[in-house]
Amino acid sequence: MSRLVVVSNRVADPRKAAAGGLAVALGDALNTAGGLWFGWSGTVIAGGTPGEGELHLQKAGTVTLATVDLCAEDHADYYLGYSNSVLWPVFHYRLDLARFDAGYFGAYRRVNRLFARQLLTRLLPDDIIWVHDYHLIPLADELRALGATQRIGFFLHVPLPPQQLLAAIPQHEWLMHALFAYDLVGFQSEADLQNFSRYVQAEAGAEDLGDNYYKAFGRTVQAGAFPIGIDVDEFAALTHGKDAREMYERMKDEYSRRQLLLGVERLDYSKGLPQRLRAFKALLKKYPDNLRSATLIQIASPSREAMDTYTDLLQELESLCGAINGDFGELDWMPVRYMHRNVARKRLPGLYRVARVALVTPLRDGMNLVAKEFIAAQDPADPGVLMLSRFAGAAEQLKDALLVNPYDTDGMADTIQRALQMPLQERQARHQTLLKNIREQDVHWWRMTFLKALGAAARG
Ligand code: ADQ
Repeated sequence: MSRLVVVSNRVADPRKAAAGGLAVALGDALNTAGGLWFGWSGTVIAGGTPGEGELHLQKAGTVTLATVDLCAEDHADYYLGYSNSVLWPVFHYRLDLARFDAGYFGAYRRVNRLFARQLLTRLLPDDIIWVHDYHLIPLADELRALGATQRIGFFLHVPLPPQQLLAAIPQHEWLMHALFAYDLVGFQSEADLQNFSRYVQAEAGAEDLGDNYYKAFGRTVQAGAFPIGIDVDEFAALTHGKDAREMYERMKDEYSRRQLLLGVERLDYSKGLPQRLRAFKALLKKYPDNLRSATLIQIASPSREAMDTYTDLLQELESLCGAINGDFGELDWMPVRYMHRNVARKRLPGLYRVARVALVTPLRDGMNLVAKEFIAAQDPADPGVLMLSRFAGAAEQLKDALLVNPYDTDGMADTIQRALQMPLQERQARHQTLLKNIREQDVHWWRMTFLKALGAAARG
């Protein structure tokens, strides 16, 4: 059997529960298969040489973690720069937030070359290589240039925007060309897959060979939609664990007279936080029966704090929360509880379970695992309601959620009201279907379907 090699920007010890959808899902995948996980160590070396970085090896159970340090310049220009100031905003349809700084692209190529060089020394001829996310689009191309002949698959965790938006990236042709060095390219949703198909045919003159095979630049690649899931059983078990139960009991007690609404995510402009707060404010104005009752708990974990767009967002949120609490709050009722921090993974299900409504309303999201975790944590006899943005990849699967347009403040307020008033029977019926959806396509299904397709992809 071939060994699995996973490559992603960040690497986590799969035995430790880490925050971040990617770390959680890949940890599960490698724990089962054993293998090598390669990526950046998380260490930034002040004054190091660009394009150079030491390789560290560490055993974590059955998995070998192989990581490379980055020098400060590469961290600034590859990670904060090209990856998170060009690709992240454009892939989330936010051209207005993109910064096409001339130095970024060189660093992106340089670090991908460094990763390829270091990874090559650890590869075995029969390895199956699975590369993850927008930081590493050109990795297979760099590996091929060094002579690697292994099967290599790529999975994009974030959305792929339509052709016109993608073409706003000065190096768009180069990036899409690089995807043809893979044997299989996976996306989260059918919408992303369609965007890929349209782009390669319109911009690169690709030939559609059928069965999602495309030929361009003298190479053939297969593409597909592989919506990522969660480990439903593991999450259900966490829900019944001591920490989650304690969290549930404490919150239930504390908020016994309130209706809880919950938002949980990384603090990121793609997640639609200001829009959500405005909708909550509109709810309190339009439906005063919620005064002294509806309470929004918003947890936003710190993310990419070295970037201005993120500190600006933090300030905007703090001021919105302050204004809502100032305008509507009473001595014994705070409408919004906002926390800028992580919640331990073991406790998170308790919070999900106590919420009457989850507000998962990103402006754009590859998939969104919080939506799936919320479903898994509910009590089927008395489940909460999932409100989900139609612009999250998860909306393609979770049609029984209340789907909303996060930009439509009034519409969102109406839907929150509907969720708060939803009769038990409807809540149960919706939850039952949603639970079936996330069970059928869970994280194991995702991993196996992708790896099976990669193993079967015709090469050339
Ligand atoms: P993210 O943008 O990080 O992931 P998401 O899919 O929601 O978004 O995963 C977040 C994970 O982090 C969840 O497991 C959640 O429980 C955890 N988390 C978030 N905020 C937390 C907090 N404050 N405290 C504790 N835990 C928290 C990217 C893409 C998504 C895609 C995933 C996986 O942006 O669209 O679904 O990768 O492919």
